[in-house]
Amino acid sequence: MKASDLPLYYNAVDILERNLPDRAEKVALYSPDRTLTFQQVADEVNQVGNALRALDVRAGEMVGILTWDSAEWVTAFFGTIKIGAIALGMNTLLTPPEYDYILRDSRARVLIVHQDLLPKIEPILQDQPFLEQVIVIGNAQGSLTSFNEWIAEQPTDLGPALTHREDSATLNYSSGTTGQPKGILHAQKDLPITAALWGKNVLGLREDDRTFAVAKLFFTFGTGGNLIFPWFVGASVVLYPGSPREMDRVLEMIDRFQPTVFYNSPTGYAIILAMERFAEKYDLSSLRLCVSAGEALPAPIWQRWKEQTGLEIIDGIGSTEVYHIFISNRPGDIRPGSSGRPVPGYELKIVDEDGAEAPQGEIGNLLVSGESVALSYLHQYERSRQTFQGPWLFTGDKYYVDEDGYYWHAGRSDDMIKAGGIWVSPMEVESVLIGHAAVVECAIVGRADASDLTKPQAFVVLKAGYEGSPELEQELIQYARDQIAPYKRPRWVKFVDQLPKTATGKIQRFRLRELAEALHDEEVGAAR
Ligand code: 3UK
Repeated sequence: MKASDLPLYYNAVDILERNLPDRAEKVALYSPDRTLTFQQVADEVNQVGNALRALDVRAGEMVGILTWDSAEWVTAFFGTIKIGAIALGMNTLLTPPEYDYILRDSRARVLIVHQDLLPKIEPILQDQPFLEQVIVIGNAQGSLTSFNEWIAEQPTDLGPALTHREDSATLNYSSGTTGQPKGILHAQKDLPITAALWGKNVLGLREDDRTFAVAKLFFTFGTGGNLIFPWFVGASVVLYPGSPREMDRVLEMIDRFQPTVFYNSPTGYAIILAMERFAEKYDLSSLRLCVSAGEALPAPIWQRWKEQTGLEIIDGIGSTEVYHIFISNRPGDIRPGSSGRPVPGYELKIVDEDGAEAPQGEIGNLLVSGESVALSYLHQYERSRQTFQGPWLFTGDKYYVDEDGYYWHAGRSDDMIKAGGIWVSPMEVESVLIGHAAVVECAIVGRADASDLTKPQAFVVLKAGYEGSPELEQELIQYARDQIAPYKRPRWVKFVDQLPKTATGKIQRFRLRELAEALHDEEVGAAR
C-alpha cells in the first residue's frame, strides 16, 4: 500500500470502523476487566470524541493518555484521532519531571490518566501552562472529572473529522541515551501503511487471529502490533494491564485468553526461558506466531525458545521514527540472530563514515526510507537535521548484509567498540556469551585498559544457582575466545544483579559505560 492509495481526506479511525459493516458483534478486545465488541468500542470512541469536543478540543491539539493497557486506553486513543486531535500515548514508567517536560513540550490541553498514576502527575499539576483538564479513569477526587461520568451522557454517534491523510494522528516520546525525550509525530496515513506493509504482508495477520503483547500500547511496537494491525485485518486483541517483568502473569494471560500471536522483547523471552518448566505449566498451544523487537534477538534465545515451545520467533527491527518494523524475518524465512530482510515498501542503505555506500558484508550506518517515516522531532531542530536527512532516516544502528541479503545488527553507532583499531560489535560478543549455561543476560561496552586502549567489558547477569567468581570470569572469557576472533573477547567480566534498562526495555549502555569507567579508575588507582 502507498499513501496515494488512501483518500486525500482520511481519518485513521477507519482502522476500527472498517469492521462495523461485517463484524460489529465480533469481540474486538479482551482484557481482564472488560470484553468489548467492535460495535461497543466504536460507541465508546464516539462518546469520548463528543466529550473531547465538549471541552472544545480542536483538530491538531494534543490529548495525553496515561493509563495501563485497557479498553479506556483504546477508546481514548481513537476518540482523539476521530476528532482530528493528536493522541499522545504516555509511557507509564516515567517520573514527575519527565511528565512535566512532556506535558509542556506537547502542549496537551487534556490529560486522561488512571487513578493509580495520578500521584505521578499531582506534584507537577499546579504549574502547567497548557494543560486545562484532567480526566481520571477510576476514582476521581475533588475537582477532577471521572472518565465514566465524563462520557456517560455523551451520544454514541459522531462523524469523523475531515483530516488530511498527512495530518498528525499520534505523538510518542522516545527516550534517547542522553538529553530530553524526542517527540515524534505520525500522520493518519502511517497507521494503515504500516498495518499493510508489515502486519499483513510480512507477518501475515489474519481475521481469525488474536494478538497479545507484552509491549505496551504507549510504545509503537505495541500500538501497531497489538491494536492497529490486528484491527486492520479484523482480528481481535488481548490487552494486558500488568508489568512486562511479571512473566508468570503474562503466561497466565496466554493460558486464559488463548492468543495466536505473541509480541515480546528478547529480554522478555529470556525471562520466560529462565522459568522452570513454563511450557508444561501453561497452555501455550494457541500460539502460531511469536514476534520479537526492541533490541536484537540473540540466536541462542531463538534456539531455546524453539526447543521449549516448538515456535519460531520472528525478529524485526523497527523504531518510533518509522512507527514500526522495516527489516524483518518472516514466517518460513528466518535466519536466527539476524533482523531478516527489508520489508517491501522500505528502502535501506548502509553507508560508511563519509556517507558512501559500504561494500556488501561490511558494517556501516543504516539509513531507511519509506512512507511511514516521521518528518522531524518536535521542537528539536538540530537533532532533527542530524536524523532526518531528506528522504533518509539515520537510524543510529550499525548493520551489515550477508551474501543472501539478510541484515545483521552490529550495535548502535555510538556503541561500537574499536579494539586494536578494529570494530567490535558488542552484539556479536553478547550473543556468544549468552550461549553459556550460566548466563541469563549480558551486555558489552567499551572500557579503557591500563594503557587507555578500549577493550570489551562484559556485564553479566547469572542464572539462579550460579555465583560470580574469578574462575567463572576466566571461564566466560575463554568461552568467548573459543568462538570468535580473540580480539573480540571480553577482557573483564563484572557480575551484576540486573542490567540498567530504559522503560521500553533497552539496555542503557551509557550507564554501563559509566560503570566501566569507574572499574577502570579502580584498576588504575590500584596499580599506582
Ligand atoms: C533498536 C533493534 C536490533 C534499534 C520499535 C519495533 O524499538 C522500537 O523503537 P524505539 O524507537 O527504538 C528503535 C531502536 O531500537 N531495535 C529495535 N528493534 C530491534 N535492534 N534488532 C531489533 N529487532 O537500535 C532501533 O534503532 O524504541 C521496534 C516496532 C516499533 C518500535 N518503535
